[in-house]
Amino acid sequence: MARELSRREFIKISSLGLGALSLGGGLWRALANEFSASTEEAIALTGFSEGLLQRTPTVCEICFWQCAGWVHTIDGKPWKIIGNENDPNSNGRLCPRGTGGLGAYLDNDRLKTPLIRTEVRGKQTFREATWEEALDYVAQKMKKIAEKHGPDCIALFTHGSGGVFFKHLLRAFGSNNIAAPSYAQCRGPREEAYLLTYGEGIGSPERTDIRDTKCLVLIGSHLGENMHNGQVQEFADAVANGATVITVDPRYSVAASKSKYWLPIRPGTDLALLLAWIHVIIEEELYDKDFVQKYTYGFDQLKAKVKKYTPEWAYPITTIKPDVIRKTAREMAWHKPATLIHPGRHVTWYGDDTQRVRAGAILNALLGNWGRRGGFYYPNKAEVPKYPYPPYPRFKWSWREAFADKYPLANLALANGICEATIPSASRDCSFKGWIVYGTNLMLTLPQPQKTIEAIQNLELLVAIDLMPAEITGWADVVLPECSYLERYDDLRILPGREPTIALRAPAFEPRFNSKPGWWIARELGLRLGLEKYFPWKNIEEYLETRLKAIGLSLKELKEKGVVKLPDRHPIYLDEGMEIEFDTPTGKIELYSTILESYGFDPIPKYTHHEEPPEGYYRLLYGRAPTHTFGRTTNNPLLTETMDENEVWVHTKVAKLHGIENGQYVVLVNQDGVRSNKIRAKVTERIRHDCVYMVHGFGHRDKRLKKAFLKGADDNALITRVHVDPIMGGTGMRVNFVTIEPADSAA
Ligand SMILES: Nc1nc2c(c(=O)[nH]1)N[C@H]1C(S)=C(S)[C@@H](COP(=O)(O)OP(=O)(O)OC[C@H]3O[C@@H](n4cnc5c(=O)[nH]c(N)nc54)[C@H](O)[C@@H]3O)O[C@H]1N2
Ligand SMILES: Nc1nc2c(c(=O)[nH]1)N[C@H]1C(S)=C(S)[C@@H](COP(=O)(O)OP(=O)(O)OC[C@H]3O[C@@H](n4cnc5c(=O)[nH]c(N)nc54)[C@H](O)[C@@H]3O)O[C@H]1N2
Ligand code: SF4
Ligand SMILES: [Mo]
Repeated sequence: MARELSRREFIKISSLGLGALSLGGGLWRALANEFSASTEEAIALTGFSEGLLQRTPTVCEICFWQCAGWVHTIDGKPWKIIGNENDPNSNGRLCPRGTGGLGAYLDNDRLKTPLIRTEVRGKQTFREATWEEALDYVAQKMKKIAEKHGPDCIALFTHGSGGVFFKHLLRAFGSNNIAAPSYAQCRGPREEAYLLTYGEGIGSPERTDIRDTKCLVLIGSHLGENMHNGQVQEFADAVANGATVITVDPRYSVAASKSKYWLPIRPGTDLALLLAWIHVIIEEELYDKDFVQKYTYGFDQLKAKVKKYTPEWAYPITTIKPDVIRKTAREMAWHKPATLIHPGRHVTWYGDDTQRVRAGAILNALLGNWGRRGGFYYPNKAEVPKYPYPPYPRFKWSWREAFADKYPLANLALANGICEATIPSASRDCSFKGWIVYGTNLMLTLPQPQKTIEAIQNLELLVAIDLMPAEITGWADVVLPECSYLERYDDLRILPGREPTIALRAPAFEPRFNSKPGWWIARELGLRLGLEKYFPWKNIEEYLETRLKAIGLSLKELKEKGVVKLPDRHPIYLDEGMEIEFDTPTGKIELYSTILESYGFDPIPKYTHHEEPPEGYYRLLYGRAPTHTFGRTTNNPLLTETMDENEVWVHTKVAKLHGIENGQYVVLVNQDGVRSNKIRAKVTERIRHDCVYMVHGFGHRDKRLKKAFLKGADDNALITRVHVDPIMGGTGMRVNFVTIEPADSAA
């Protein structure tokens, strides 16, 4: 019988940990303002009259674009981080967040030492622990769970580069239940839609040839606020070169302001617009006939299916006028094949996301842009053998078995699925008993936080490995402080791109406080779990050297260069000799998906209507701000200075109706009565009247995050319902409605 569990309380503790290392306010301020100082200026700023100037290669971890750069130090003290000129992701320039990456290192609110949950006089609290104690505790609990339920009943949630070592640890231990919120809460539907259509996904960085495009169509993708570095640089180049930009967004985004056409669509109706565009392109015979004939399957079925989806049909649904739909379709066709319907990135919106993205994929195929300049290129990627580990044990149980007949086309584990399968059910043999959470703040990241808390209450072990006292750490049994990316090595960065490259992150500083690198934590746990044979390397240098040696490189060379380019493996365009095959059942681009058909899904996307907000309520939309990454930077001492709280965009008429003034604090209340923290209203004509918009990642509720605590509101707290994509299990999150109340001045 399962042990009776004491229910976990979220622990908010304001002053835990050892004395903070003082770096002096003056230096901080100087760093915030003077990233581009010269050596002389830097010496003046830092007060070092002379000193040893050093540079160390790094890979930025402030978001997941993974720009390579250089950390400059003077006498071992931080000075600045800049981009690496040879890096295709940054082209020598970091984005504002990456430049502020020093703040991740400098933040005095960081986790300082391992913590173990304990009870003192009936009240839950954390006690500080040594690494020995904390690691022994975790290993013992993991062994106990494995004995009782099997190793598969421990799951890993992971996001970020150190995660590779924990994935390895978990697989060596016997569990392949590994999920990342960057799949079912982000780009999962996109990858599956392109895989179904072209037999290949999009990947990251995206294989989009924005640099050379003549016509860029952005459906929600808010480039410029979404600050993925190389992509934004290419977007700026395309705009400077006179490319036509068509932006579909209910809000006048930064991208909309750079566009020839802004289509302020009714939220949730993009599929109708896409189908109407396909209709026009086919009816007016504007598609790339040679390409369609040579490479695609199912054109006739598509043509028959979209006959009814006229611009006149789409108008009352989308509120986009028929002549605008026709004009924009013709403009796209005019520039083909250098027209690009951006595939999007965070695409988990309404639950029919795979189908919506597939409609864009079909439109791209009609424009003949796959493998063509200004469309999608064929990425190169460095081939580096994996470390020669022994094979993993056989996995016995997978999250998938908890969802018989559901989400058949999910190619990766669903974070929401593992969460759900942690809540005991009569129909399952095993529900999850242990979670290891590396670098993902599930409380802000997984929708339906009420479910996450319920799942956590059923766990026997929750370990959080984090840099900051993020909300998830407040629910953990054991908290393990990882050092920041500037204080550690990680695995090699090997990403797809126009050219194959390898980049290295090396430590520029010693770890502050009592924090440790992820690779060390994973290895120490491995040794305690009897998995020595899976951790034959003594330290990460040895691991990296082995991998690099296999392709004739060395750690020394990588440390000197930061980024190494390898010879191209193949041309990136069809016209330049790239030979292509489509890994689909028909060997063609499937306008008509034979796989979807075989699973009983619509083989050609069909418009489905989404519920509209009731009177007095507005659809809750969310997105990105240029100087923050989710909740991971909102306490960064350098980046909070650029923006320290979020605002809610409200249309002028709506504000009037609710008696709200610009700049006033309001509270959002969702359809289930959940109330947000107070947030300032931005009253504007730049958003439709049927929705409101806020930046994700604010409204932290852990007091230990001193700068971010209760600053702004958390969108995730209001996402109490989702529409799950039946094809791959992604959580459509823009299906919540909120009303607006003035904030009680006492609140
Ligand atoms: N600065 C910064 N940049 C980032 C990140 C960050 O945290 N900070 N995160 C990165 C990550 S992981 C991701 S996945 C990407 C996400 O970035 P994108 O994929 O570009 O984001 P979207 O999901 O498109 O959502 C934002 C836009 O969609 C619009 N929108 C909302 N509802 C609808 C709708 O129904 N139809 C249409 N057409 N538009 C709608 C919103 O108004 C907003 O402008 O950003 C990346 N870049
Ligand atoms: N409501 C809502 N939910 C969303 C989104 C949204 O816009 N709104 N966006 C979705 C998208 S697109 C994505 S990709 C996901 C992203 O979701 P996550 O990757 O979970 O993003 P964060 O919430 O920033 O969590 C990152 C955590 O990593 C920690 N961290 C930072 N650096 C390090 C480090 O070096 N080591 C370790 N161990 N930890 C570190 C931070 O302190 C933080 O707790 O969220 C998805 N969920
Ligand atoms: S885009 Fe910015 S935050 Fe992201 S990795 Fe590059 S520099 Fe860092
Ligand atoms: Mo994402």
